[in-house]
Amino acid sequence: MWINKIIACPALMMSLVAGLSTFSCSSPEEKVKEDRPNIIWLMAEDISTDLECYGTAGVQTPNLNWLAEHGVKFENAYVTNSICSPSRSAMMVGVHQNQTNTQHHRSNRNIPLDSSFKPFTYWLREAGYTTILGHHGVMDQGRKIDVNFKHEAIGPWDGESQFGIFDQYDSLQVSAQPFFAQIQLKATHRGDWWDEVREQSSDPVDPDEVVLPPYMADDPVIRLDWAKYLDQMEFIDAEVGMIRRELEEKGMADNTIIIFIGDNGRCNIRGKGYLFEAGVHIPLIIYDPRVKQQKVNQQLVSATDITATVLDYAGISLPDYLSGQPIFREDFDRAQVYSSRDLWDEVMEKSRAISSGKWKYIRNDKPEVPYDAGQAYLEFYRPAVHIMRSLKTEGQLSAGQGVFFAESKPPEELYDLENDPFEMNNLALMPDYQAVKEKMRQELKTLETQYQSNDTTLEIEHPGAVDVLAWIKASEPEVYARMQAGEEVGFKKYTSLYKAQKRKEMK
Ligand SMILES: [Ca+2]
Repeated sequence: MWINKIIACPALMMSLVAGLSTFSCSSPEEKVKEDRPNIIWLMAEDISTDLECYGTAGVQTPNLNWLAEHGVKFENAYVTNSICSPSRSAMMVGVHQNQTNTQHHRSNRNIPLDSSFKPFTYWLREAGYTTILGHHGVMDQGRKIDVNFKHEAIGPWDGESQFGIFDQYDSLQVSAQPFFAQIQLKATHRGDWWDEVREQSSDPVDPDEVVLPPYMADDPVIRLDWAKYLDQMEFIDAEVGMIRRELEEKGMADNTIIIFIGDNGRCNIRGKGYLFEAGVHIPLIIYDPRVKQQKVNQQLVSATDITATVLDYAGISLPDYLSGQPIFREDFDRAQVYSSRDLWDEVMEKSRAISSGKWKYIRNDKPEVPYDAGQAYLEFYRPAVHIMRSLKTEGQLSAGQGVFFAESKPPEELYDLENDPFEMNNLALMPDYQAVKEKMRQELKTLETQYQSNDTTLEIEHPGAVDVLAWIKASEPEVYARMQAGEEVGFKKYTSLYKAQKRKEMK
């Protein structure tokens, strides 16, 4: 039933072997607890709805297809920020990140969360759940947390002197039931492993088969980059299959809910870092083996609703502060999703978006910061940006493709998502749409006020990529020229070389 393409991954095999030897008997007390479901939250890095079950061409994701066919596939799920840490902060608390002052990427890591909020795992533990982070069989053990408040991975939480978010690492033990596990699927995040994953695939994605969105230029380098991204999708699909097989072998498949979600959109033009659909519209599949589902759900869902849904599955009464709602309750009622973009590395931003499903309105409070802001880290990881900058100079981009490379952003954007899903036509200045715009503008203001924190503390980590890029430009001009030609020269490699150079100079 669970099919894998042959992808070299020794850890997958090891976990299978380990999985066969861990049956155990339960005590009567444990039997009572086991009537509640286990819950696994699979968090895939940096993906838009680019899966076979969402109709994406050129990619095969049989295990996720199976989950979607037997569970609920959500067509309209959105994150609250298009970058990892603010989005994850919102999901970890179940509250929009702007309300908890956790909206700036890699900030406030030494500041405790306001005492009126708690990570949702606190409530799961209170209710007798074992909370688990990561899995021994996935790439790098899947242990990322990445939230913008003081925290530790493992240990107790009181929010004052103890900041542990999970009980333990890695293994889904029968004796730990009921358990909640959050497992990060990292491969789809940009990284130095993308080429290796592609090389080891028995059937790599064919660049000629991929279908690029109209805001991307159709160029061989961009097609190959897109194919590599889809190779990573196939890799995480195999990891999903491995986890599901482990549940079957341990006799837990019938009592374990699986939630699959992306933490933010794909790392490419208009994706991660932006409030366009590619940045905030994510895949969401929920499979509950206890009920017959087989549904496609069209409701608007915010990522904070997933947090509320997990607590609801565990039978926990919901804390009042949640901004999310349990999705499967009859009174679930979400008319809008609200997303925001604030600081990312050296680029301070302030954009806000509201979507009703039909209409999407974006307000850019810093229009002077262009979409293509030249952010150092992204210079290493977005070949399409380099290629399309050159094409723009040569006059080879269409008007829609050129929008991303304009010198500034419009202060307001309005899109008709039903008729323009790729957001190619900004209607904000069109006379016929002023009434819609005004309505959305006011609704956005209401949500902005509702999700506003009183705390404006900001402590930032210096982004190392800024130094590495400056060094390459000054000392390694031919490497920079290769980057400009769309080559991924290796961020990790050049960070190491830069650090070695600094150490030499210090001596
Ligand atoms: Ca991410």
